[in-house]
Amino acid sequence: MTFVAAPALLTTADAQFDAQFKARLHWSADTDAAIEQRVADILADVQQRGDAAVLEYTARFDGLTVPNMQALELTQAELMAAFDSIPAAQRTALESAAKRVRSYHEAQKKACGESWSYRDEDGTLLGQKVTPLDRVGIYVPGGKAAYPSSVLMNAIPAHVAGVGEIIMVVPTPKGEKNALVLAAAYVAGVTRAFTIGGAQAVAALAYGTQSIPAVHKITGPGNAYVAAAKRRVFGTVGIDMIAGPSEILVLADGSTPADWVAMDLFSQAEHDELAQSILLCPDAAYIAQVQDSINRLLNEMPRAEIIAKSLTGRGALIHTRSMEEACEISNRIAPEHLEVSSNAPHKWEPLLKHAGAIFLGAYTSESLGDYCAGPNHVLPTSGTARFSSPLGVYDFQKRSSLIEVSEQGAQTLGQIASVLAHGEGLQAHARAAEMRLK
Ligand code: HSO
Ligand code: ZN
Repeated sequence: MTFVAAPALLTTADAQFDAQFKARLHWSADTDAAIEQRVADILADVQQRGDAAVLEYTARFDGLTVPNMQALELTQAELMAAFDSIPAAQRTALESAAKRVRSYHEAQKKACGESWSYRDEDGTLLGQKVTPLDRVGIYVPGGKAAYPSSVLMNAIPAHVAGVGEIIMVVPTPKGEKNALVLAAAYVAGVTRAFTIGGAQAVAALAYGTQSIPAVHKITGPGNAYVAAAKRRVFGTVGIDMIAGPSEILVLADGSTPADWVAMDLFSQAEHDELAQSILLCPDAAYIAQVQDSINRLLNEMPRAEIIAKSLTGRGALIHTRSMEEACEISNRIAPEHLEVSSNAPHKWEPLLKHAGAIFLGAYTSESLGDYCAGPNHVLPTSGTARFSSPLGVYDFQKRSSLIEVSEQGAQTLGQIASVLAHGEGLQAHARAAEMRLK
């Protein structure tokens, strides 16, 4: 079987470009009413019946029948045994990746995750106290999208933030466990782990059951059922984001070997038929070279079929008038991953505003970021990089304002508050302020 990958060839100079751009690059976040209804039923059932409901759904959806919830909990000894069971090269790679991800998030915490305060001229103390969440849930998909790297990317920032308990859930269809996922949970310092998944796992984490403690926030990617469940429990608990299919946009000036760029486009396309890979480049001859590389390399790939479908269905090679215009279009797309494949990446970086992660220069393949560079690989997709950020330490912390008004401050503030309180017709507010006036 040979596959053909035919991404759309677009040119910004073409009068049709805007229409083509909308047709191909627009992402709709529509929800499926049938899924919504089923998920609502599962959530209500788990909220009411707890463990019994979770056990039933796990038997029905994962083909895993056990007598009680204890049988679905992975002990620390099992996580450690999984770590010991994997090849030494994988153990070392997991630990090296974890170390780098930890260092990065420690730096992030120092830069933007510490408490602060100041005193104003009246001696009043004002500040912000940063505290970690007490308990969080991490959803790890099972089956074809079981990524140990995602265990690290979710659990490590939580750990660095100082979260007290990290509860992981991971479906194990028919009871088949992924040793590398369990090993990653061990390396990342997960507190407890359960082999449950789907909307029932999200419900168990959000509401708590007899055996599973309720958490305060749920992070991690999942299928349409998990996404719908996360949307619905938001408010009862916090959630990180609703992740869509992976995306990569390569902005190329033609200086990187075309094969490298083709493989980087494949790297996100191989995740999912709905993944999106885009090349923006002002050099038409180079675009043709990348298409040649795609044609030559595609059928060497074990996941050629997925890559071909993704590139043909959602991919695009876009010829721009200039690098500047390529940067503008990249900002319009706001991709999850943005590679600046140029020998002058710092010339273009200041022009780039909207992207989940920006990879600078020919040596920075996006795949290094997926596993081990250090920054988080849980990133905003579907254009949400216009208003949201990578998963980080800050997602596992919250802030409380601190106010300590001095005797002097009570005089200044009391007069202002009294006037405004009377203006709002709230007498108790006004008097509370006035009683402290001398
Ligand atoms: N690129 C994915 C993360 C991942 N890649 C995990 C490989 N393993 C996020 O968009
Ligand atoms: Zn990836």
